Amino acid sequence: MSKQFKRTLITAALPYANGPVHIGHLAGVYVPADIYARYLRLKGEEVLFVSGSDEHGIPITIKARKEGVSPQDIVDRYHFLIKKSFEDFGISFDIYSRTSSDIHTKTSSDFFLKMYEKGEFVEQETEQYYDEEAQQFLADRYITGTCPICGNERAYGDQCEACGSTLNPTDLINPKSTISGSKPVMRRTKHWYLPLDRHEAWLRHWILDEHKEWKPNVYGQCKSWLDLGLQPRAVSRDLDWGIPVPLPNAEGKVLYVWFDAPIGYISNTKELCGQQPEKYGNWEKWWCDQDTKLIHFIGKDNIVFHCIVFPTMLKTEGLFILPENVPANEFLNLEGDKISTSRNWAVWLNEYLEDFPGKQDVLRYVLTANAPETKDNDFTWKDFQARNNNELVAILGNFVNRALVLTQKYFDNAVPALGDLSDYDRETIRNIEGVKNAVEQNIEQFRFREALKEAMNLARIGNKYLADCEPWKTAKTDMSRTATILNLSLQIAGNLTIVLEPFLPFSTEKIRSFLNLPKIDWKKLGSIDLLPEGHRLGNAELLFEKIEDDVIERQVQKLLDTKKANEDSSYHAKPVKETIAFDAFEKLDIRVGTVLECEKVPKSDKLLRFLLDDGLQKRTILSGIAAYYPDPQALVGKQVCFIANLEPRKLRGFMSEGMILSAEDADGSLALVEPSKMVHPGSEVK
Ligand code: B3M
Ligand code: ZN
Repeated sequence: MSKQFKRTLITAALPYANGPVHIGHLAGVYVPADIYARYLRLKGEEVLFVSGSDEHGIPITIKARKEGVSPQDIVDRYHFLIKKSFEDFGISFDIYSRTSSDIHTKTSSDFFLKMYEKGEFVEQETEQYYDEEAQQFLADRYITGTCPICGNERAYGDQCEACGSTLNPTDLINPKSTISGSKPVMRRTKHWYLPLDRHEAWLRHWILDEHKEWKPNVYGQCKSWLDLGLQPRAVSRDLDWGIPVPLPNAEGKVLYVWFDAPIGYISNTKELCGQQPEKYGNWEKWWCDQDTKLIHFIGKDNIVFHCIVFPTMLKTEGLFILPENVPANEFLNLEGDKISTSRNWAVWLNEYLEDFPGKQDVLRYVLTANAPETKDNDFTWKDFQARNNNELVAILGNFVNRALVLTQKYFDNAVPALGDLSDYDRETIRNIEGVKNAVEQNIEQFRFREALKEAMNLARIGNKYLADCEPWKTAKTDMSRTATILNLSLQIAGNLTIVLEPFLPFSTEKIRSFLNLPKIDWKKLGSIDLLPEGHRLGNAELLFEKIEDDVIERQVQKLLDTKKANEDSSYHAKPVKETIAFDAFEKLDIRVGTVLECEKVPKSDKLLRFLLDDGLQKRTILSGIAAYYPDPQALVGKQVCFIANLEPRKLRGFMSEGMILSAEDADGSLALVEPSKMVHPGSEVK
């Protein structure tokens, strides 16, 4: 028998405030956490749902340096953007705060000090790379050099992105500081370490024996860490961005971001309880009471921190409970490639909402139906379209709409009476009742995609019931039978507002307004008395709309453009040619001409024949750009630039009198050079 808890504290990983949030964040962490929170609230349980921005760490300082602004500027920019995206998507945090708050600095410093005073850290001096010009120690990411494994000259101190090897900065050949460009030197520095090796025994027992129910991907990762043997981990860094180590003689040292970030869950709880003590009680109730169930929602790259490091901190500090479960997800890829902030390979939530206003639930639905719960999964725009059109529109929207429209038509928009039940009605009612248990089982075991499937089954039951009973036919002969069919159909629609509330909160709100119903408790799920006879319905509108091919093609094109831009950013311009004197340039006579005729040269793949108005006369020029202008006729009337005094040459039986200028792109394709406004033909280019 599993332990009964009085309340649930749900945390969702604190995203780094160094960029907007994307579908990977939503699918991996925030939507599942939100489903869980909404579900428990609907059951009437006491819940606190906490998150916030992670505003420390190297990625933020790197971004700030690149843009020439302060780290605080960066986190201010993204904290509010991220917070708004979460609000827009209905992620129902009780608080979303930030780790640059004063209360967080104090909470983290106190946490460190308490552990320090209890002798839970080991102090150790090591040698680390130091930039003498910039006068600072270098984080691994601030050092580049040649990869000893594959020879890539731009490998980082922690990793080579060319061959994927994990590196130490001392592995790099010819290391260079990315801050000053100078060669770093080794210098001694002191840090505080959390000796995880001391805690191995209880961690093994706690996870491997007492939490066999954790998801296999989480349990497996913990087991392999534990089997490899735990090592001490530094909890401080030499850096000027972060929470200062609260000890004398620790200038220039801050808490490691992974030390302070999870404490952010506690600081944010304190902040909220301080603001609304009547509603939430004191923070200790949430963090220090064995009757609280603590659940961390995270992505798979955060498992070791939430299952091993943070629990060790919580336990050694002494006051705190440990997590009951850590339902980490795997990764969501995008159209076959890993989502990447730096390569802009993502669907950003703020951009999604610009392109699909009001369609938050469509994304929530697709990301849950395709959630990377047990393995990495792929988001594709085609799948997005198919799930919207074939599931949300065709099953859910269609059912709700039919139930409402038929009631409007036959019963003047009031719930008709439930008459005698047929065997088929009774079977349908049993199926309706069965949904509750199936959804609960799955949500409580963090299987949200399965839970959503079971919830959608209720709409499938409704559709089948309408299709089988054909109330539009019975209406011709038997109004009391028609009344029963529509009564039951409306009860199913009412049940949908309960069962889908955790998953699709925007749509259930709409259905409630169509049915003229308030929010209904989870415990009523499965009952067929949600709408009393005579209850007047509200106005129905379309719940979901079909997404057309061209809309999806635009999204795919956007990604193709990104791919191209990424390729182009690796483009290396050719070195500049030898310097020439000014009069050498002046000898070139470059002019603008207006295209009078343009056509392919017969029997040539490459050449186009242009007839230009050059301001004095008509002039023929041949140009090897046919491959890039498949419709030469479209060039007539445009202006081009050409060299007017180039010695004429005979080509394919034509005299070519000059040369038309075009620019060669990274992929070798050519683009004609045009003046930015129409000018007189013959105008000189200088
Ligand atoms: N900011 C890493 C991440 O976004 C980190 C999570 C902190 S949770 C305490 O993947
Ligand atoms: Zn390499």
